[in-house]
Amino acid sequence: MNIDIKNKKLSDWIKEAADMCRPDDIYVCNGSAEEYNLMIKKLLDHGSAIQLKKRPNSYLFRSDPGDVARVEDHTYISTSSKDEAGPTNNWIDPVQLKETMKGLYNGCMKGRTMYVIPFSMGPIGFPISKIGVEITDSPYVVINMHIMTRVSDRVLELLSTDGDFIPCLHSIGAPLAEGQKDVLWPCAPIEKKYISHFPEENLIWSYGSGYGGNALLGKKCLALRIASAMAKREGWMAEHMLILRLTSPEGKRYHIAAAFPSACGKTNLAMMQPSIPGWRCECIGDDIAWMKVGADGRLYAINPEAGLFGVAPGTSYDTNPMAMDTLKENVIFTNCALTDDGDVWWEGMDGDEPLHAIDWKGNDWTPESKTVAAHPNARFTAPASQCPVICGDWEKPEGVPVDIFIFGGRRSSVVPLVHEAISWDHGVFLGATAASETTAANIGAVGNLRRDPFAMKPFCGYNMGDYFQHWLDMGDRVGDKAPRIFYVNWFRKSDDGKFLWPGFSDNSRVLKWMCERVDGKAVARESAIGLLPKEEDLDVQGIGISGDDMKELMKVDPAEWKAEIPDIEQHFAAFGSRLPERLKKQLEEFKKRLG
Ligand code: SAT
Ligand code: MN
Repeated sequence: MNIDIKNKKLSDWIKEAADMCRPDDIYVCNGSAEEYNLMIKKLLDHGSAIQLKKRPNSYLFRSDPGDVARVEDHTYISTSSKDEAGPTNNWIDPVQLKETMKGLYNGCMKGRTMYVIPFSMGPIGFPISKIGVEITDSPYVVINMHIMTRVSDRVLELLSTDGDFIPCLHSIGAPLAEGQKDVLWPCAPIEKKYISHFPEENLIWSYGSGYGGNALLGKKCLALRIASAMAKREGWMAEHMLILRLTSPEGKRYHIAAAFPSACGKTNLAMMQPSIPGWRCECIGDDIAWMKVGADGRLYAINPEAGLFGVAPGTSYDTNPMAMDTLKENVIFTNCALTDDGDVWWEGMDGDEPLHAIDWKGNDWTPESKTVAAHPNARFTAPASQCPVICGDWEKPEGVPVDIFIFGGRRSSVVPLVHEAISWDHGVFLGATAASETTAANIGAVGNLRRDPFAMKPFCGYNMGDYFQHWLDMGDRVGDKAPRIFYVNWFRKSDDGKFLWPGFSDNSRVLKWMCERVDGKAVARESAIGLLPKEEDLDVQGIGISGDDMKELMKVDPAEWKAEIPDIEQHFAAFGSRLPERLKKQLEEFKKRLG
């Protein structure tokens, strides 16, 4: 081991992990540029990193074809009773799960180096931040953690001899026998993948996958699943939300936090450039928000991450120019295609398709190929600080005061472009019943409608019924200082299957209406599902959307909504006595309004 660890809990844990996993050696990370370069050299020598000629300090990786996304079916919230994990989580008894996983961890790092990564979620050394230490046998994980979190020897200094941290144990689950040649993306087969959380002891054990959300344990595992459980106990919030600042032509600032499921456009909205003159948007975060009640009684949000782990396909100068400009250098690409001139490419990128490329599986690809060149869940890992519209306050430990919450998802029908909650409780009802078509961000079917409450179905570290109650309690605490709640759907389609709304920079028109609602400038009209903009209040000038399409986009068909009720009832019934009474009441009132 390269350094002496002073923290007793950490040195004991490293010893315990090493005794179990039996790596060839141990290396404690410090987060420096030299260390990053050392890892890159190792990955280049190994053959798994491909240096990109066209982008300085940028590399492409191709994963195993079976290790391309999160594995929700193999993700566990292991609490002492199944009821604590609730109906939306997979559960295995902690004693049994640890037994199974110890069996897998036994000798799993043979032939490899064990890296110890001290990191902070949130700016280092502030009360809102949390310290984690990830143990991993993957240098690819080390470089990604360098970008996505704050890896530093200052974290070890802060831990001192007795400071506390969240232990995050990770192995790709691919030990090497003496003389065995390594593969390019080592990982375990699907049936041996376990992404396990023990929220009662703030502990994470991940085995068998090298992919983003399964392996970069600061992100979904710590900053959402473990943090949500801590937040419930401690009276704050950990949410699957982007954070942005919108500034009006008059210079008034609005902070918006929006929860959409994975691969539903959080990164695009977070750095959207308004198409309405005079309005400005700055990005604070694109995936996770931690929120606390400030001294003035308002909710303040920080982005605990340091990087962006975004979906590449579909990203272009057309859809997200600020992301494109973020990706010019110092980027890790995973499962994108490689062009002949040494750049990455993906479906939906600007310009012509390349005449020839190497696809994400390493095979020749041409426009005639029947398969995609980049995997639909191909990703970029980039420092958030490189985003041209990163907000000057993005690392402010006090956070920014939230004015507006947005929920939503992908719905090709039924749900209008925007509606507003009638009250906080109604807003919680909208969040609790949010539904979206599934995406490639998880291994499994794509396009199936499922309830994804608050976009937290895969990320809530405790019983979701209690999580609903936590939202109600937080609303009670902030009272009339609570953010206003809206629900959006950018994805409604016409009968002939075309998107009705242009989206992207034109989403600013919807955000502008929300700001006008906050300021009491726009009067809404009532409907059974909530408050809708008056036709003339939604500024759609110059975008060429027809009156008929606009009507279709804003249509609220009571019959279609009535048809949703049995599914909502079934969704709610799963929570049994944990479903808050106030949400039952909301459902009854909704039914009454539908008539
Ligand atoms: O792979 S991640 O879980 O980090 C991204 C996502 O699915 O939201
Ligand atoms: Mn996400």
